[in-house]
Amino acid sequence: MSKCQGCGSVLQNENPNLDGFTKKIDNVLCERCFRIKNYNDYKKVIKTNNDFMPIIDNISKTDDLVVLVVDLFSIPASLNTIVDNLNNDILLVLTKRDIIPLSVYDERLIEYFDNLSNRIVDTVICSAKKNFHLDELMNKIFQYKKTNNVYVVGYTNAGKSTLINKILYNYTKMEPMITTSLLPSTTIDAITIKISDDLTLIDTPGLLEDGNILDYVDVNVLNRIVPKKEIKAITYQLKDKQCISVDNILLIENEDVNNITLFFSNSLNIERSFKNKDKSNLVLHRVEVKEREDIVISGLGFIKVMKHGIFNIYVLPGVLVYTRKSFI
Ligand SMILES: Nc1nc2c(ncn2[C@@H]2O[C@H](COP(=O)(O)OP(=O)(O)OP(=O)(O)O)[C@@H](O)[C@H]2O)c(=O)[nH]1
Ligand SMILES: [Mg+2]
Repeated sequence: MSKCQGCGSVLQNENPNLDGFTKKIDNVLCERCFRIKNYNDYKKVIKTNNDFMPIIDNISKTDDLVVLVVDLFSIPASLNTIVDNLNNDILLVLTKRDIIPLSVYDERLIEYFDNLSNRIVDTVICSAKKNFHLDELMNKIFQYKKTNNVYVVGYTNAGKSTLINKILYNYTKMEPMITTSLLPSTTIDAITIKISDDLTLIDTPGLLEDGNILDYVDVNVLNRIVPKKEIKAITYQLKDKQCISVDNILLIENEDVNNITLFFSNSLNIERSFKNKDKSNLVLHRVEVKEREDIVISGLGFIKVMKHGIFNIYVLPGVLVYTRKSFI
């Protein structure tokens, strides 16, 4: 029984609709990984979280260090599903720093996670893409690991596999081999990678987040929603007769006058106009925002508001909208 080198699924040549399908059973990659790697051809797979919790349960029975990877652009509404079920020491890794404006202080980002869990032994801010702080990450992994095995866990799309590929590239003679992609559920099963005689990293499939906009748009829109470089935040003064639209996936209205700053991918079409836009495909959320809070549109980005206010947020059905303490 051999496993796909890219996603960890068991290779099989019987059912093209199931994970791990390959026409030739002695291939090292399944067909999906082969197509992602060679043609950038993504196929959405539908997964549930049923397979995720047993992995966390098994990790919690060990003494192994856990590296919890969190995407700074798309911080999940709750990390408790993961941290509360682990008895292990956790190294918190805040990745994709290259997306968040440089003007944001690292201290504020770290502070944001202060009360998450007393299992967290330390925090590293990094970017796999820009090779930022990876030496610090490796030093801390060696500092805190109690055994040779270190598990890399987190939500889907957090950047776990990209980080391990970068570690392979920087610190070993092996080729980066794990499949990565913009789409959720790229890694299907655990992938064990021996980095050195005293370090083995285990990549794991990510937890799915309910209400993430990436599950509700097609691949073309998704490609523009996911920022590829530092976000240039855009500030508007929003008056009562105006609204801001983001493609045809989000519309923001306010009953008062307020300054709002949008942290979204700059590839999206953001426009200010009068409140007569068609929003028949969108669902209304009435959101009260207090001072020093942001409005989060799960997977799409966040909005900083200048002062207390009540906003009408219209977004695609199913997408989670909530407020959180601001780190800006
Ligand atoms: N800008 C930026 N993008 C990153 C970084 N790390 C990962 N990404 C991108 O984030 C997306 C998801 O990366 P993956 O490594 O596949 O994420 P994952 O956590 O392994 O996801 P699953 O396997 O689904 O659990 C890809 O499009 C990566 O290119 C980073 O440091 N900066
Ligand atoms: Mg992965």
